Amino acid sequence: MKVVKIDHIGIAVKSISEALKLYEEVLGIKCEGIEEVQEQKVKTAFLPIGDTEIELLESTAPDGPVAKFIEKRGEGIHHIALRVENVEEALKEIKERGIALIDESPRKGAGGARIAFIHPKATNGVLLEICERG
Ligand code: CMX
Repeated sequence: MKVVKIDHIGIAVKSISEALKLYEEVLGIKCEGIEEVQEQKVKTAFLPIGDTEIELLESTAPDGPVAKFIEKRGEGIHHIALRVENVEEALKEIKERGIALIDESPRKGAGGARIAFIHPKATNGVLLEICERG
């Protein structure tokens, strides 16, 4: 597989509007859109920096993965997304190596990306997202 770059770093926050006070007003990083991903029970805000992005994640439901993450571990880095050229090919290779996947096939992520997660138990404790953009 070919990993092209770090597509984005996902940060779990209690409130996107509160977090934007730091990112936009203090750090001067402009938010280029907020999108809800209903299936994942999250609202995401994208803040491009150079050729990568920070993704702020706010839960939209108390039983969503981001709400559970914050409850257990507090706000903080939630995942790192690696951009690949072909997500199906990457998933096949990862699976063949016996590495635990959360998603066996790609699903739709924010911004029209095709994404899949590798389980943090198999990745030194860091939730890794594999992501392809058209
Ligand atoms: N990073 C690192 N470790 C994590 C983690 C994360 N983001 N989320 C959970 N864990 C750890 C927990 O701390 C726990 O570790 P211990 O067993 O050592 O305590 C273990 O994984 C199991 O966690 P859990 O609280 O029991 O949670 P679940 O098993 O119910 O779910 C996970 C964990 C990763 C499988 C689930 O959150 C998931 O499927 N995530 C993928 C989807 C997702 O995160 N969506 C939100 C972003 C969507 C987007 O960007 O579009």
